[in-house]
Amino acid sequence: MNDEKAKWLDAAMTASSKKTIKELFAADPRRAKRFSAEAAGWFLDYSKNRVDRKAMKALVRLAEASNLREEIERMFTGEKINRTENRAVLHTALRNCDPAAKVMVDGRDVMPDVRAVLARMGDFADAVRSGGWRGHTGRRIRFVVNIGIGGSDLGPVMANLALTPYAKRSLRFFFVSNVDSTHLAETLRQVKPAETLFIIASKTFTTQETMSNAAAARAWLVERLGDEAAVAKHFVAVSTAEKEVAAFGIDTANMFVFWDWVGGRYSLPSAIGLSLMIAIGRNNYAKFLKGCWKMDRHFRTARFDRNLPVILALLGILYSNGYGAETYCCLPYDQYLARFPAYLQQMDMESNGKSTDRSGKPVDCATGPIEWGEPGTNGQHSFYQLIHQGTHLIPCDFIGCCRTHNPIGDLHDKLMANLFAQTEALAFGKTAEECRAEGVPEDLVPFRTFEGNRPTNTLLCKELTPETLGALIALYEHKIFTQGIVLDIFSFDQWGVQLGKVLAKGVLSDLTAATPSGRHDASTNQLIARYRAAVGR
Ligand code: G6Q
Repeated sequence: MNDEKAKWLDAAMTASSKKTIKELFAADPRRAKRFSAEAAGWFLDYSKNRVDRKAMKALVRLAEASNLREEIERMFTGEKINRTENRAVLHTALRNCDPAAKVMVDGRDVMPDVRAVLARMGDFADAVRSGGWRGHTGRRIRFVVNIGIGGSDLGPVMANLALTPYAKRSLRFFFVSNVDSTHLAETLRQVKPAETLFIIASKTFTTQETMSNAAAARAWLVERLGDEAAVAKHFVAVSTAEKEVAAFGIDTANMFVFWDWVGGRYSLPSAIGLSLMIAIGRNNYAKFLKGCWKMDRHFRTARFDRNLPVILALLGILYSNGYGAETYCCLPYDQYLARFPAYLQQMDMESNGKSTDRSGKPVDCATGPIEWGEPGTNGQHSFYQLIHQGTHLIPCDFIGCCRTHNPIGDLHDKLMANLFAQTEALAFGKTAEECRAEGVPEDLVPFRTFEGNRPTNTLLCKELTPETLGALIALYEHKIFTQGIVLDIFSFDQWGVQLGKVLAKGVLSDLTAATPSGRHDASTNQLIARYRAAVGR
């Protein structure tokens, strides 16, 4: 972080550490309103943070000192900001709903291709949903199995669950990611070959897990249906790699493309979202994209002190770099968002888990936080104890939807009451005096006292819909982008993922070869030997 940025972060810290959250509320009756903002169907209350107006101003100056405005434009206009891979970063083009929009990469407008793939996906989704697309034996498709991993899995899994109320219930969806054969085997037990569509989702079409599972699924299908030609009606591919798709044996007429300027963990709004589109239909999918687009426009145009992604990003940096908070917790109070923390975990930790700055030097600040979370209220009965009374500072985002898709008695009121109460308890705690006034015996007072002053953001929408889900995803994508810019790291490569992939290949040959090479360290050699003995090699 350069001197100018460090100066603004210091100024924010100085202002921030003067008063507790409780004192800040006492000092400013308009605080709740003042520290709230709204965009694309989401209301953000960030008043329960350790910031006053001075601290927020300093944080905004930190964003300005990072040239955030210019960097946002560079991303949206297709500059090759992913420098280590020499690629543009244009997931925003995938959901650009302006029919007149042009987005140039290498002197070529990418929007006609984006629209053409979307239209093809729409036709295909319609055909599967209506029964127009039939399996090899003429039966309707009733099961859809997406085979992919990482960015080609987590988004589809999360969004298919999140938008269950909009899904065609006569179709069942499965997601196979792990190279553990149990994942595929347990899935295949639940589907019927003649009624199953496999979507092989892989940007590169070379990923070991996905290609192994895809080959096994293909062998299973051909064996059950007794005809190699069945593959044409039961396998489609989503990829950037036409040659690899053809080499695998999928007709490229059944391929939905995307492009190298879409990062894996940002690829849900590309053809990687095909399973989602089949589930919810093309119209709902269009609303999902529109939600992303609304948040994109907000991020690109709103002033920083009203800009939801920027506010969340700056507060996160205050806690990680000012207060030394190492983790950050995402707590959706909506069962449909149960997989959202896992999705966010990849988005954030793979993007900003870096220790080299953009000039190639070691960073001098804390980069991406350790991200975790679970849906409320379950977490309240497990790890919230540590958030309330532990020794770590853990900033939390609470996410809630005012209306439920499944009203049953007063359950939803209770759910939301818990959300609001948790943010209140974390911010205001409970003093020793309050405990005594409640009649808590003196020897228990230290244990029943809550320090409070634990920061939270609350994000509220009216209802979880395709549009609000799209906006929520884009909100976090841009938060992570902003943090990358301020922390001066590249958010769109993932070299750390590559090393394990390469090493696994070498180990595999030692597990299966007649004689292992013995070229690993003593521990790895020992594990290989033990494994070989156990399986009789
Ligand atoms: C995402 C990562 C990674 C990737 C998977 C799958 O940003 O690069 O999670 O999505 O490794 O890669 P393929 O889609 O190429 O199979």
